[in-house]
Amino acid sequence: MSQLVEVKVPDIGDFDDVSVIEVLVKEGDTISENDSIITVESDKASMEIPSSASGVIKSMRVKLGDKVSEGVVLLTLEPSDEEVSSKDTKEKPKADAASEPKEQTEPKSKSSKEEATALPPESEHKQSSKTYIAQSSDAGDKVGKTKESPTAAFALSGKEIRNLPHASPSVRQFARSLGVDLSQVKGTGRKSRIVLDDVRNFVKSALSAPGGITTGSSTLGGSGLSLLDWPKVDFAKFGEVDTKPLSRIKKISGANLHRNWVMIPHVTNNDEADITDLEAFRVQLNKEYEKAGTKFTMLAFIFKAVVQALKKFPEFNASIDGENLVYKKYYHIGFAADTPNGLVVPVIKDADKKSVSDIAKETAELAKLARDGKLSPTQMQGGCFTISSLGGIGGTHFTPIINAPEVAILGVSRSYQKPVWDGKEFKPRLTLPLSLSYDHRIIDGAAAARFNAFLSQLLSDFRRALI
Ligand code: CAO
Repeated sequence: MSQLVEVKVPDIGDFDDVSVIEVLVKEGDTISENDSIITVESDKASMEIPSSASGVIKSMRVKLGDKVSEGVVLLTLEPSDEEVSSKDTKEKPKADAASEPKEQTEPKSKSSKEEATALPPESEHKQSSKTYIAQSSDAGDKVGKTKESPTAAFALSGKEIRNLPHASPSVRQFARSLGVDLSQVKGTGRKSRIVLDDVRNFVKSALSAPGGITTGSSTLGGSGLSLLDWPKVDFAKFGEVDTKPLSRIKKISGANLHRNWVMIPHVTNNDEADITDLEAFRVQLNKEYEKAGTKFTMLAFIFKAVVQALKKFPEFNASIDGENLVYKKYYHIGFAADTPNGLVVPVIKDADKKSVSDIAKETAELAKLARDGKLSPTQMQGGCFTISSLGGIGGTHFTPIINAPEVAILGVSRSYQKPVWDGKEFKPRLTLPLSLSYDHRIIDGAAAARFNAFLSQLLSDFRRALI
């Protein structure tokens, strides 16, 4: 066995005591001279430190998070035969011509040097015609010992240039903060460099992937929850099946619902409203206005009640924005519409300024557009609060999922006749189930109970809206 070679951190200019942010090799790997070993990062820049020798890594001496400076041993190598014989051939002339010791650490070929210096962004590139090469203990003198530019590129082999992620320190830092392994991100910048948008897009697609994406030691998607893989079952083994692709709406709404369900601590408050009188009033109005073609729907009354409740409880008409809560002074109310292709949420803008009949008309129009797949994006934007009414279909109560960045959603189920004791006898009362899901980070349980109770009182007696 040939003698082990220590590979150390070379002179890296002003970089001192810098953090190891990536370890690119492991024990047992066969590496070539100039292959990158680690990436270090200071508060200003990051750089990859390549090996100055080829061979098999026998021991790693650094790990992620270590601080390194010039001279620190990174690993020990058992030099490859090629290396030993090339050393022999190099050393021979060295012995004969000791005046040329620096030859040994020059990049192997002109082309690899050219590729390496073409990699950094413009600013680095301009000053990067010099290279730093990691030095093995027996490697002789360093070359490219230029201190002007600690961000200068290293000479990498063509293989490594293709395989290693290249990104600026800010992009690396951003990726690390999200737990993204840059080796899985496709760079779209110059020379395949990874830019901020590449990391963002990677995270977006990870969040919409059914089982998320495992990147490095973490799992993206499901907000970093380490979940079991989605079960893979050959359903056809158990009976006849028909496989159809998910609709575009289902893919989009599914990804949104998944994120909202996982990221928002939901609690649902259930209540009921006695809508006996309101329903009688609605039926009477519909009769009166039949000739005019005006319709009064229960949903439209619920819109008006919700606006009143939002005015009374402004934290329900708010959104989280980082460390702030944004209170909205407008009342744009969305409603879930069931369409053949999936769920969409059109928004009635300025519901506070519209009459019950206007709202009824607009919900019908928007629901039709939704079902015909003709809603424009602007008709689905700007919502403050959502109503999901399953009243026309059925159910008693349910748990609607909050439509982020909103903080609450009202689920309405089918009204039913409930026997209510009036002190003398049981009387049938038309009762509307109300399920209010709220973001518990923003809304306390008591506030939610008050909001829902207020809604219930309003729907039971709309005169309260005047108070
Ligand atoms: N209880 C009993 N009956 C109700 C009711 C309620 N809460 N709400 C509506 N109805 C009745 C209506 O009065 C209407 O009866 P008539 O035909 O006799 O007039 C009938 O049910 C059909 O109503 P509708 O559903 O067509 O109209 P709507 O205004 O109530 O709702 C819309 C419109 C777009 C909200 C609804 O059609 C829809 O798509 N709902 C599904 C929403 C959904 O999928 N939510 C789940 C999302 S997951 O959170």
